[in-house]
Amino acid sequence: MSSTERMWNAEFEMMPRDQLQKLQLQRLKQTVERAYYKVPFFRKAFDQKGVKPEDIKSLDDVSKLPFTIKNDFRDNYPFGLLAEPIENVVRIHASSGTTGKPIVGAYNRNDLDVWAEVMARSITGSGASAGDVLQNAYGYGLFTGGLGFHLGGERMGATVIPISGGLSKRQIMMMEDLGSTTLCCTPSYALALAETMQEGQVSRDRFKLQRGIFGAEPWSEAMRKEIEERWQIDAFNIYGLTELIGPGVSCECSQKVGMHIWEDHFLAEIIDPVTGEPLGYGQEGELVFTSLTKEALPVIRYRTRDRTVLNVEPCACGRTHVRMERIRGRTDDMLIIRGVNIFPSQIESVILTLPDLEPQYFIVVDREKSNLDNLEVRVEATERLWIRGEEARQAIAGRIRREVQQIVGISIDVKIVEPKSIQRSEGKAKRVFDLREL
Ligand code: DLL
Repeated sequence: MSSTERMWNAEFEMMPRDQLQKLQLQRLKQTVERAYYKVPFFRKAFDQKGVKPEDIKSLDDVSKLPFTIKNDFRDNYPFGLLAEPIENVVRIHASSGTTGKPIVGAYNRNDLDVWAEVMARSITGSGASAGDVLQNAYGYGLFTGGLGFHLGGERMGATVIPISGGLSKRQIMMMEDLGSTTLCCTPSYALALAETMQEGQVSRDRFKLQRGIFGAEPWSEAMRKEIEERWQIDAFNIYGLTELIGPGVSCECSQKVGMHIWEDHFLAEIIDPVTGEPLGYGQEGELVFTSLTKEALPVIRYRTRDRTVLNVEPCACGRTHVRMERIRGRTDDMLIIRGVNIFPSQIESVILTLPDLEPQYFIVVDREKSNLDNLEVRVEATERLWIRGEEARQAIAGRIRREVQQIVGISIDVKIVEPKSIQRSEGKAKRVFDLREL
């Protein structure tokens, strides 16, 4: 362990792998029993595969279990996957589903405790400790970012500023006045805030900021460099998802070479996204998680659709937990716009229910000068709408904007284009043009 490495729970974070795997197996068996006996959905899925809880005798046996996918959450919305009566649930979070209903995460008291633990480890891994001031600019609300960081920050004794996202000038003022040392937000918002600082001609010397913990959307090494240079801080990557717990599934340490997955709580696998077969360490594939300690909502082999590589080589920081590389992409078409998950199908469903529009559209995603993501939908008008003129087109564009905002909660731009101007697809339609250089 490097002498400066901070850890929240060294006993677990540095647990020898054989011991860690024993603990994982014991917890896996408990989770599988819980899922099988308490959640009819899982029982049915297990029965269909002809697998019983007693068949889990080793960690490798996890591959005998059925997968869970995002739509299983939707189909069992809101509480069908709960392994406990709703009275035991003390917190609900949610994120976008593929269409219509959101994905619900539910926590009992123990689950919140686990979340606080993994978040405290994650934040500590970046070098922060009890004396630090955390400016938490992740969104508060149903999104897991705000309250997840809040919980972990308080657990480790940091001073948490629950400022939430937005109002950039105020963020900069508070950062200076309250002496924030640690910025928590999406990487794109970190860049937007840097620009606000520069535009306000506020000198960097007036800030105590030392580090940032950024995640909830894909970003690159180039972006890390940009953030680190503009802010003169260390930037760390953190990963997580609502279905599993929220942020804190994995996080980088001082070495910044991959995110340690907190394996005593989450069992990770990499699979071939096409065949579903398990792949080994070092091979790129889809990340799959089984929760090991969650009680209210245990998750069995959840297919994240995130592509990455796992690395089990020992890390110079001393932690024994496997590291995942940056997310390299997704196996589905989910977009993350300003930290919010959006599926093109959600936008499509709005377009298809409105009159006077052709089912021809595409989505352009770009990152503006201000470093914030921008999503524009271009939709083809029918002849009828086109001849009714600009005002009628504006009205329908406004409706699309409002309805999409209602469903996904973010503002988008809409442009109504001339009939027949969108190229017809001859195979798979390419509906999304992501111009961000991630
Ligand atoms: O984004 C949880 C979170 C909050 C993570 C704050 C980190 C910080 P969801 O809204 O359910 O949860 O979105 C989960 O976001 O499957 C990935 O595709 C993507 N994602 C999250 N973190 C990263 C990251 C939160 N560091 C989905 N790099 C995941 C790339 C990320 N993608």
